[in-house]
Amino acid sequence: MYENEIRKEKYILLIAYSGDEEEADASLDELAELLDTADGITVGRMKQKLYQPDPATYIGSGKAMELKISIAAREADGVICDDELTPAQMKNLSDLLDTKVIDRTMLILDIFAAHAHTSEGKLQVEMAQLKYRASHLVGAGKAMSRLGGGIGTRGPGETKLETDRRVIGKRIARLSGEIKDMQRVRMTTRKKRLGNMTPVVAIVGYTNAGKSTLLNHLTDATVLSEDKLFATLDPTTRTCVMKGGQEVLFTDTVGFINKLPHQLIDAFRSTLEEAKYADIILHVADASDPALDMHMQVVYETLNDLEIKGKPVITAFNKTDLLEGTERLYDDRADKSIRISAKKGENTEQLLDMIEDILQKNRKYVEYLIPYADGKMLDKLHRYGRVLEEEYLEEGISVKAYVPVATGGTVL
Ligand SMILES: Nc1nc2c(ncn2[C@@H]2O[C@H](COP(=O)(O)OP(=O)(O)OP(=O)(O)O)[C@@H](O)[C@H]2O)c(=O)[nH]1
Ligand SMILES: [Mg+2]
Repeated sequence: MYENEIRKEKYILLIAYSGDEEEADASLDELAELLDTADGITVGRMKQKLYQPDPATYIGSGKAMELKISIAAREADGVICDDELTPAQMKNLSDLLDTKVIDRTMLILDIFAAHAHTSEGKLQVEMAQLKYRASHLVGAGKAMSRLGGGIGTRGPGETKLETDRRVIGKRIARLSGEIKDMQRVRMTTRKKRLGNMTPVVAIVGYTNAGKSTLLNHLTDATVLSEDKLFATLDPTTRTCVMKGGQEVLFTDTVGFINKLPHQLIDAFRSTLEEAKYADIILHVADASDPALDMHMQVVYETLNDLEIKGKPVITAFNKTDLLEGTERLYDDRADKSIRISAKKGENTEQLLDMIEDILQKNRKYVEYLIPYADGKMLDKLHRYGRVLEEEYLEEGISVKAYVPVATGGTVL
């Protein structure tokens, strides 16, 4: 009777680790969250401490037999490994267990495919998926053909994901062209933005840290924010008017994650690089997450991979409303740190003051006498600079203000 009802797929999570057991557990917790975001259910977890993952089967064969029994007992639809597997590992493990084997990369790609909304986002995800497939075709015929319908197989939009190497190669070439065209359009928009000198603050951080919640609170944006990983993929930029009347642009982008698949970094490079052109990096961290330190480390590593360096960084320790104590939170890699709650709007005014302060340092003090005929000039000073004093004299308007250094104080 209920045959058509969508049944959630059940998986057992699997990790081969060499280091700390606590870290392995935290990584599996995150894998479970990823699976939940992809609409699957975790029905079991298995860990194996190994000097290095087995090159043939990821976990040892004895452990694999144990796993096979669990799969049957829990009626699981497959297993999800916490690392990206080689084509051989995927094929062998799938044969050994006689079930579907998915890896962390496929799961993340699947979530990205479901969450991409803009045409550029969809193309970028498809590109990442095709690259993953192309590198996993060798000898993986059976493992790949086991995949069908569910997790790890979603393509963006209506596009059917190909499994033929030649067809994949052609499609990748076509997609690269289309993505390049879109990047050109983005460059033009960015240049226009830079041209008008409105300062840009890029909001970056680990996935689910509260970046979109903060953007929505500071501006009139209505970016989807929910307790799911990678809720936001497409960059959104909104204006915030500061206390002094100055406009500042805030950009919210895709979140980072530990073991972010390199195919995704490549495909999303241009989107992620929005931060490269920002005046300030606003790093949002979830202070209530037990893995806070690891998450912050991943954010700095990812920024480094993207060659986003040498910019002032403010770390906003978010979700402090969930913290019991008032212990000092401090990030020594940032120029400034602050505790906030984006959801409750706590301390966000102070955060804006901090941003204004930093922007101020990139500014130059000027005194102008603007003729009454030049109304536009005063308007510009208000929009892009910070007017301290404005006096209406007989010969014109005397203004004392801070203007962006890039203009040398002369263009405005
Ligand atoms: N308690 C509390 N929850 C918060 C706060 N800020 C955000 N959240 C919650 O955290 C979850 C994630 O928030 P988002 O704004 O979607 O996080 P994000 O960083 O944009 O996440 P992605 O786009 O998925 O990478 C949501 O359920 C928010 O309601 C906060 O200050 N306090
Ligand atoms: Mg978001």
